[in-house]
Amino acid sequence: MKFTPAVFAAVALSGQATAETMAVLKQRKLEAWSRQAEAGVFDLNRYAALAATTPCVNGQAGEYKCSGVDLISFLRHQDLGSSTRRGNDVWGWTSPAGREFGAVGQTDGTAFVEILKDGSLVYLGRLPTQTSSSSWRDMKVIGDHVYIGSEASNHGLQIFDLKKLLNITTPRTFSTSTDLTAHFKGFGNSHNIVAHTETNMIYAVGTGSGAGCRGGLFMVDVSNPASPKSSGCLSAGGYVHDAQCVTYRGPDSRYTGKEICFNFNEDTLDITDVTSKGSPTTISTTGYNGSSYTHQGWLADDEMRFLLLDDELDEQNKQGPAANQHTTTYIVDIADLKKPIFAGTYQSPAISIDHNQYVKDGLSYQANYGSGLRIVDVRSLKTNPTGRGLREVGYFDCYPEDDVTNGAAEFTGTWSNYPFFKSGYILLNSIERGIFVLKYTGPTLQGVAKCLKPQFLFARELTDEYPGPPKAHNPIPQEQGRQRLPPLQMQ
Ligand SMILES: [Ca+2]
Ligand SMILES: [Ca+2]
Ligand SMILES: [Ca+2]
Repeated sequence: MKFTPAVFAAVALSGQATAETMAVLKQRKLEAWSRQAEAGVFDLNRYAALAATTPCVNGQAGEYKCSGVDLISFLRHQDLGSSTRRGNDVWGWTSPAGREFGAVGQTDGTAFVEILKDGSLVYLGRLPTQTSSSSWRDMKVIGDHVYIGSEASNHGLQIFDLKKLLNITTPRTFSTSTDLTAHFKGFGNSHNIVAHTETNMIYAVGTGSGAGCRGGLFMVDVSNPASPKSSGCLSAGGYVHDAQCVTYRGPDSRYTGKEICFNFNEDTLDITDVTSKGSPTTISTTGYNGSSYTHQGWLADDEMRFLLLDDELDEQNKQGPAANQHTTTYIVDIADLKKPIFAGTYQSPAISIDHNQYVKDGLSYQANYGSGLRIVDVRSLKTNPTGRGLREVGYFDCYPEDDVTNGAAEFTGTWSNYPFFKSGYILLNSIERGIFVLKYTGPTLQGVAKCLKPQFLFARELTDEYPGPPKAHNPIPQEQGRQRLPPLQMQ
């Protein structure tokens, strides 16, 4: 980011001058993980294999605290062929026949698993890192191919045909030369890979200086996965940490049908129009109170009216609304793409840093480091944009080590999750342990509305069957809560 007049104006307006740089953030994490390694958390056989599916009963699934989320299956990083045994990002693929697979990021490569109908996991093999190991690896799927980048020097973009997984009988280590559909070398290291499936575009972000894009949106057209083509760059906003790109169908009719990217730019939310790859433009650059490291976010609704944003250092730095270190989600009203409004925040009952969140059917699935998977009902935004109607409807805490203090603002626990499988199985990748298959068992808009009359749902939402956070930091009086419930739509 930084150094554009618009950004200086935004910084001046919001009064935020506290954002850290990527170098500071990376250093802080590397030091934390180095301490963890010395303490033995990545050691061979440090964690036990899971013997059987473990439902969440009375707030506990085995050693893990939980609510409304069952532990279905689990494989350790060592069971996934990793010699470093350290996880990072994760994504999923559904085959043309409906089988479900996971691409599990590790510092030394990407492990592939299949999630069977009963939720059990089968390890199929792995694609090693293209060059060296790195703490940062990121993968996204378009069609039947996975696109993998890493902060490892000269890594480039691995393009791998996931159909290779369909007939595997014994785990296989794939070749980084002969098993790739293509290896794109237009950039070396990258921090995140953003995929826009509708336009067959990959946007690599946080690329190194050799890529010549200042870490901004490095555009790769993958219409033909075997022949990826560099098609443009948006560098005006500087370093982009992560982004979501969509074909815009929201309320700001000036941009209907345009390809819009929401860029999380270290200290601002940048909304950009990348319809023209040769001349992409920045629509707005917006800072906010508490900005410490603007990290990631996701659209909150299919109408594209609201966006959820997470800041990775506000809890640790005790900035703005996150001063109490409870995980803080920023709610942005993006009805006007030129003037986004930071409308409010939601705070988790747990203390932790947030990392990656994805929204599916009105629920935000947040991978919040030491407090694990947190599922937040965000449907009330339609009637109350301040976020005061948001509430946690389920969680699975994959990092028990910090539970005694109700969590800690540290870089331990989970890195990311993938909630988009039709089966409802959720993949949660833990930095220390391995890959979890989880199942949310609480009510969903679809699930509840299908079988209940609206007035009964209304009652049910305020009962113990549909609890709010046990220690809500956004307590809403029940009467207000009633008024703020979104209108029901029977399926
Ligand atoms: Ca990532
Ligand atoms: Ca945060
Ligand atoms: Ca925990």
